[in-house]
Amino acid sequence: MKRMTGAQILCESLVKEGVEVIFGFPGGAVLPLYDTLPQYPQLRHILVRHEQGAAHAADGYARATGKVGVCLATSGPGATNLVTGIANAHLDSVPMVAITGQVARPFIGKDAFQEVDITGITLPITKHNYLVLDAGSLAKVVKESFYLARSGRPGPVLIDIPRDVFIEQAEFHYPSKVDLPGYKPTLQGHPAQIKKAGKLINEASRPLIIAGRGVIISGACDELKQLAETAQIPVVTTLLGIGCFPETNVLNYGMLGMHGMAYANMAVDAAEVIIAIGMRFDDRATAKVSGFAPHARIIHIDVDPAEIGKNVRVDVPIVGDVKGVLNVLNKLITPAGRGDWIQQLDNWRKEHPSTIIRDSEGLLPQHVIRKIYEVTQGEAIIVTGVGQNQMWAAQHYWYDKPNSLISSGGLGTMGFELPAAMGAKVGRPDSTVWCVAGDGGFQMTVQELATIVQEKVAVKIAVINNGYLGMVRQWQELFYRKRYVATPLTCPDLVKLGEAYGILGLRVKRKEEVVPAIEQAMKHQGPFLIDFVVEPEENVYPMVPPGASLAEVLEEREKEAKVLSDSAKLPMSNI
Ligand SMILES: Cc1ncc(C[n+]2csc(CCOP(=O)(O)OP(=O)(O)O)c2C)c(N)n1
Ligand SMILES: [Mg+2]
Repeated sequence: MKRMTGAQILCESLVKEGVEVIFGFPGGAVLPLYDTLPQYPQLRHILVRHEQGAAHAADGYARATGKVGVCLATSGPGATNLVTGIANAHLDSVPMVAITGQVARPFIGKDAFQEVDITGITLPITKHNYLVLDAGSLAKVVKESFYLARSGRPGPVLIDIPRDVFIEQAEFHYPSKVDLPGYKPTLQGHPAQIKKAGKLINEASRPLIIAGRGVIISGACDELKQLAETAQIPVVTTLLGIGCFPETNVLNYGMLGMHGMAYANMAVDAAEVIIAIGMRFDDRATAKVSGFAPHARIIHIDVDPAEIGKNVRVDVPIVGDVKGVLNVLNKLITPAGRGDWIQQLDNWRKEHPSTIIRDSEGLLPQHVIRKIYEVTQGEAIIVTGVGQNQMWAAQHYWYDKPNSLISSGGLGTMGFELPAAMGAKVGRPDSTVWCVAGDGGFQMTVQELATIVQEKVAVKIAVINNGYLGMVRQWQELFYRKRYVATPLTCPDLVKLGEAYGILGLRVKRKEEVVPAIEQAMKHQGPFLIDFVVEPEENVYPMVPPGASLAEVLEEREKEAKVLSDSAKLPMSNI
């Protein structure tokens, strides 16, 4: 066996795991590791401009590729700067390994320079974390970390490594298997439960599938399609489930939830059996839980037993990997027509067309998204910010492939868009990647433009510039009597800003300029930035007001008056 330094053992182990890219930022505690990195040219290190960018880039990379994303930071402030990105990955079940330097072992617990207890801080937002106290255990820890990050319900794992462990010598042996007796995810669903589910589905005249990101993670898109098409079951998806079932398929009725399609929410309200697959009944998807799917028996398939019954009552729980469970379930399903039910949904879709863009002289944000869809022919990967831009990107682009919409769902992290888009483009260099940013969110992580230029990442950026923290302004308009406190915001001249970074850019203020600008961005070889100056007070519809149930969906501006007059009655706790 070969003796190596801890830093070499770490690099060797990363190579064994197939890691190709590390998003990182150096500092004292990780200097021995950085000094070793040039010995491993297989590991491309991308120097971000802020560690939050490293975590989001690793996240975007992981979602776009299905591989584990890796980020690296020094101790203390480097490690704490990763925290938002780790929490983001945790809530959206994204496989990630975050490596942090720690002060040398003799200094731990002494409030040493740049010491924080990062394993303590990240305990609730990681799937697992490690403080490595000897170089001899590093290989095993890396092996376990990657296994934990990608298996079962994926998530982030943090490895904290003291500075002197990087320097310490030990023998390198990479384990071929993990031995984690306390961690055995249940992958196979219980056959009796699956049988019960099959019977319920076969007997139902109004079944509905709600599909989430678990379908994508499990690689079960084909199995889902088979279930939906064989039994003619309409499909609605969560925000993160978008793309798991082609949005251009006739059985796809769009996203449900707070800003979901009105007809998707109506379908949930009327359904007799709900088959919830790889989703976790997030409150933005269910709206008021007591009013959720009042007529339905609920079948819930998820790999994480902690999700069963957490938010919503479940009649048939099935714990297991979605792909395997659907494979078994599909054998029990009898082909059916369900013409009346499908007709009913089609009628609702006609009567409540949720993606019609109203006529307007001004430049509407929805129009921008729609044109990006048309010019990219639905083939791009769209990475969004959080807020109105995110909802318009979800509503007005149609996603036919898994992982073609990358968005911060659970944590709702503004500033995710730019670094995550960078990570996605690094992972999928042959795909077109559009970052749809809010003017607020863009300014939170704008420094990554420098990384994009230095690393030649040809991401296309559309800033939806409404001059507001738009989603918060919308809530103030509807629920706080139009008092726009702390939501109007200025922005530097984005075209000049791009130029300062070395990125070509355009400003678009009029409708007819939209398509030529998008086409120019697509033709340009490198990164490109478009500042879309849109109608400042455009709102996102449909909208289920907070505290209301899915059936109480508002479809357009005329209904606002009603919300305003009712707003005193709304529970404000979740606003
Ligand atoms: C880091 C962070 N801080 C605060 C919020 C609360 N928040 C949600 S949406 C939003 C407005 C976002 O503004 P912008 O990025 O301009 O997007 P828009 O809604 O205008 O499209 C805010 C402040 C958040 N989601 N994330
Ligand atoms: Mg905005």
